[in-house]
Amino acid sequence: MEFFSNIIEAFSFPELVSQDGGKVDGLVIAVHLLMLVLFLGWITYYFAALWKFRSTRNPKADYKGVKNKNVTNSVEGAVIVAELILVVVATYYWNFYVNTADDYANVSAINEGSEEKRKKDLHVVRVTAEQFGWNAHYPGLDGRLGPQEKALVSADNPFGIVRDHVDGVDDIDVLKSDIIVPMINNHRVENPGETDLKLGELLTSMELKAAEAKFGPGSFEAVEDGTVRSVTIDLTSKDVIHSFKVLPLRVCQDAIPGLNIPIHFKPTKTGRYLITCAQLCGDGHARMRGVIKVVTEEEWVEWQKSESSEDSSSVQASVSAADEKA
Ligand SMILES: [Cu+2]
Repeated sequence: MEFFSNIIEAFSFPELVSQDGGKVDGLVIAVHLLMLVLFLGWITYYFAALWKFRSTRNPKADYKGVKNKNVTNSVEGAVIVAELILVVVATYYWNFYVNTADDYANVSAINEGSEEKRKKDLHVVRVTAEQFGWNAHYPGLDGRLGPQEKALVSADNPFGIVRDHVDGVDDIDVLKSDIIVPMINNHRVENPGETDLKLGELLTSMELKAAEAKFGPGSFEAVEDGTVRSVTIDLTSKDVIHSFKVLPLRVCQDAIPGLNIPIHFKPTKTGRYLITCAQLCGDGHARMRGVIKVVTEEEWVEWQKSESSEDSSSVQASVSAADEKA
């Protein structure tokens, strides 16, 4: 029995710790079911053809074959229809369904957006891949990533962050160590009472506590919404193409030098999860592992506070020294 349970385990999905990751699993199942239908169709056709054109029934081969073009025409027609659906429908929905700035913390939207927008979309981490590790650049408590300047890149400042810019002053950079992201549960305001909260407004745990402290307990009603705030990883690479893959989060995206690609997910469980590089990137590719650490909102804010106040160059020095030893 253990043998069978091991087989079932080997074929089942890895642990899921992201709110929308189930949709990815659903897609994987749907593709496999489609493949099963195709397989059964073609295997039936194959055996029917073997039976129908067997040599005892057809002692002499038919060298002329099929003369009309019905089959090729219908295949070409199907290809044209499929391509039209892909280009017109899929592109349309990708643009309006996936790329909605409300759904993820769009870096440029934060930098150009209103104060309200900035407040809601703070959870961005810029991840820079390099041979062979993962580096993180956090916006700090102001939630805004400082600008980067090529001329400033040095051993002390590997991302060339403009430290004397108002957004860059509290930025945190951590080289080749755990990438930390927050799990932030939403609380929906059901009854704002006499407070200045809005009906249906989503509060984080800390915002809820702050509101309770401000207005007094029982002055409004808020319930656990069951949804989680989106975390954005703004992904790029320093040298060659890498790929950021975290199975429990159901996330996999190429990191391409010169491009910033935002990916977003909603972590539902704290813990440490393995990052692997899913793109052959050089002789150290196999050991290009990292860790993404999902922490609670309180731990996230505490961590940012302690890192922002610390001298960031000493953090880097200790991290890179530890890296050299390893
Ligand atoms: Cu790599």
